[in-house]
Amino acid sequence: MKPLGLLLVVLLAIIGVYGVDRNNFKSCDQSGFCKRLRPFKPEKSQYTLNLDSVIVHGNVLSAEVTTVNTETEKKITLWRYALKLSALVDGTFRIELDEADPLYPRYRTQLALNGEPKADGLKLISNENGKLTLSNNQGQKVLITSEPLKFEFLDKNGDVAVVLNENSQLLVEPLRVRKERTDDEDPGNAENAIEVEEEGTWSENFKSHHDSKPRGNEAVSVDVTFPDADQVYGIPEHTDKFALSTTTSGEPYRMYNLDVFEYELDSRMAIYGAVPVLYAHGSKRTVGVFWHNSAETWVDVVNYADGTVVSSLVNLVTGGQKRRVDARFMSESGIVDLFVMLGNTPADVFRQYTTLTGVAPLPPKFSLGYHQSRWNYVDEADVRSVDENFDAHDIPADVIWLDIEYTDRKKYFTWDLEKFAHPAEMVANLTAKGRRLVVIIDPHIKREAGYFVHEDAMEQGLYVKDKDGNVYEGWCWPGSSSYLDFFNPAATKYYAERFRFENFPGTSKDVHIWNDMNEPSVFNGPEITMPKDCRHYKPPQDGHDGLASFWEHRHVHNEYGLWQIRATHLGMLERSDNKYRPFILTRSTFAGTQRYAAMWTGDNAAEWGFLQASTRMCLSLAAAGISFCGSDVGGFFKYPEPELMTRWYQAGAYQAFFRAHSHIETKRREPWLYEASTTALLRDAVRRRYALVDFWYTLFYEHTLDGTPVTRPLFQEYPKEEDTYTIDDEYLLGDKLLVRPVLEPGVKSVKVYLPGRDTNTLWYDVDSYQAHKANGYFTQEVNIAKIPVYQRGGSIVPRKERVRRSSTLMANDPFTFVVALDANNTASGSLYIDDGETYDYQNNKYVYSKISYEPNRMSYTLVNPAAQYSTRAWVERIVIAGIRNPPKSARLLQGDRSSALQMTLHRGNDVLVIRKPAASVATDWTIEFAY
Ligand code: NBV
Repeated sequence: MKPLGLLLVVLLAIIGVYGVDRNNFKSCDQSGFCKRLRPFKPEKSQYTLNLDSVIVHGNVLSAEVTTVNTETEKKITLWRYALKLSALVDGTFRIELDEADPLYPRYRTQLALNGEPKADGLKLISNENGKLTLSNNQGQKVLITSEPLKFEFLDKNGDVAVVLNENSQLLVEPLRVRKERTDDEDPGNAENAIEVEEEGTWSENFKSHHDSKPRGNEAVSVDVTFPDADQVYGIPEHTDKFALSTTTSGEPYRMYNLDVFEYELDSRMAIYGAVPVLYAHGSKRTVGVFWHNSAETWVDVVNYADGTVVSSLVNLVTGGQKRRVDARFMSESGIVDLFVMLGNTPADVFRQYTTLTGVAPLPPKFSLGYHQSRWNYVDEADVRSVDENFDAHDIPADVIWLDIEYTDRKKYFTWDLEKFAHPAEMVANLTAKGRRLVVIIDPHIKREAGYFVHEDAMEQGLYVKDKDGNVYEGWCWPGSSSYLDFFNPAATKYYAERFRFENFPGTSKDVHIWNDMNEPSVFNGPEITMPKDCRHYKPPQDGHDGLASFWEHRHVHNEYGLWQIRATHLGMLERSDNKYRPFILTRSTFAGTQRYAAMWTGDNAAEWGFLQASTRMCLSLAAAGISFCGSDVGGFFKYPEPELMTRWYQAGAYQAFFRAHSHIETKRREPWLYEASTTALLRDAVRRRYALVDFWYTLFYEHTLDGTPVTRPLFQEYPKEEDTYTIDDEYLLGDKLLVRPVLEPGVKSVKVYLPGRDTNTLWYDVDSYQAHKANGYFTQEVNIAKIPVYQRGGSIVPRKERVRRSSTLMANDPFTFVVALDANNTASGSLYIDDGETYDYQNNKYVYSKISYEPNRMSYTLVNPAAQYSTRAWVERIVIAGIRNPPKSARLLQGDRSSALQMTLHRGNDVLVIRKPAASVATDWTIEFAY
């Protein structure tokens, strides 16, 4: 987009004309390969596995696959492919299909996986009647039919759980040499076939943009069938429902990281992130597939239970069986590389995915507090006044953010020294209160003589190149810009070094980083991003010249941002000699993002619809491995009226990443700028967050152990309850708290679904300790102060009720343990504590305890007694909700200490409070109850 055009859209946004300009973004029909592949539905797949070529070695089956021309009488082999099927640990299989002898190597996505996946055993059980049967060590089987090629994955019961190529849409378009046509050649001749290929094979246009497509068509696709599935989920980032919809009428889901100005709601359009993992769930099982591909990707979904799928088709395909979902991945380039995760439960399959792509490492604790951002806090005085106002209004906050205007005219790693003359002092002023600063660093580099990053990058050849091999120039915030090519190890190294304290004066370990615009956003590029024929670095290899000596942007597009945050992460580790945990926020996401950064949902608007979308978008991202998700609280564009602002703070307080942010042209909206009554509500929401920061921290620690989402869909914990399958306005924190934020204006009540009917689950309102029996939907009355949150009977939640200015200042404050009893009068929970910012926990400097309550005793036990952390925190109160038969006396035993405890009964005598047990949380203890 030209600067003038941009100014116009910004102006339109300000005066209230909100909405995406769809013309800037491709529909499937405008995207060459999507248009070409979508109608491809042959009756029979052309792909055949050559049974004589099968070799099983270790955990891998290799075989040759061919396509044949069936139209001629004699079958002629058209292309040869190399198939690899690997058995991986934890019930996962991987299928890779590449050309046997490609003209140039095809791109294999590099950064999504957290290292080489671990192998399981693979046994060939039989090879007969044109079918191979294989099994992994856990007894999960794969049946491969040779002609036409088809893969069936069987669960442990022997039932078919996932099928590939059932709909014959497996496809790897072979790379070909472009042959110039000469007049005397006969276009009817098979040898000249490529010349009569469809328009668009060797170049494509979109609006005024030309894509030179030097490799021609190189798309890949596969269809996946999920028998017995009720719903499919995943493939974020989109704004529509968590449970994906059938795409037969309308566009497929698109995954292509884009800076979509004023993105729209309820849409399958691509936005900033792309995580190509898809889960299928039904009452029988949960399974998933991970499409390991970083190119532009479209996904079609057909849910046969969906009313929009014509019943004759349902009958034809499923034989009347309505439970089945088909999906199909189509990517512009790469190879077919699909991981099949066989579950069997939602938690299993979510874990299988993070086993492949990594878990989110333990974040620094402050990052789970409240963040205050704005485009922009204009100068040091502004930062100081915002900081002081939090104290003046008794609102805790951990982080203040600086957007692009802090720089010297958008030159990253510099300061605007007129406005920010003393950055180090400014930071010290924040850290004195335990607060931090986050500053933005975008990937575009201003092309200005004298700017060190630009000069170094030019000199050392660190930029992305254009289609002709010259440095690519695009247009972004700084004006004319170039983009570091993080695929080049020298660029990553150079960039990482920029974060050293001496290279970025004014920063310290308490300054963290925000990577925005990393789709990458290019205002004058096709679809506001980098042209697909730009060139990225590829390690030099003998014999690889010409087209084989670089990757095109089309191959790597969706992982560009991941390469950037990886470099940032590396730099932040190196700047502190690997001592402190970095906090990074990224806008673009891909599979594996969670290993480096938190993310947010980009430029939303102060509208109720965007508040609603934030809940379901973060649910979807969390299922795709990225639990550390939030939205701009209050909305980025426009101004939130008090009610919307209040509801957004209340919702944000229960989302993993809790940051208020706003557009430069909007009215200021720090919490104290509202009427006192609204400020009080915002304060209350933030304080609720702080009471639970240790609970969140424990959840994130446990995520590092088991890889399951921190914020969970209800069906993860209640997989048999069909009503939960489509709920996306409500979610769980771990398996303990159920949150149903109020997302609608003017309501006096909300419908809340309480799961767990079959197990007689109780849910306690966290405000009143009133117990509700799980019985599906119930109506919760609300007023403007109410946030419906329930604690599961059977759980223990640690809270800190003395809220201070920042989470850091609360480190040694006492805990309240809230014990919510289940129908058997028992409960359990856990607590994790460490220094909150270093890696010392990896050397056993932490406390991780299991807490359990039974009628006769409550115990607090360190899981790993070798791990110690000398916290001064202690337990000041234990609240036991749902007590039916209160004990007469209680005694605490800790070390040498044995003391009688005081107890009082509250509410209708069903809430017992143990006052000041004064137990330390650094060592084991027990409380014995007598009746
Ligand atoms: O850096 C300015 C903004 C930022 O505030 C926002 O959060 C990002 O999503 N940025 C996008 C650039 C352009 C906004 C129109």
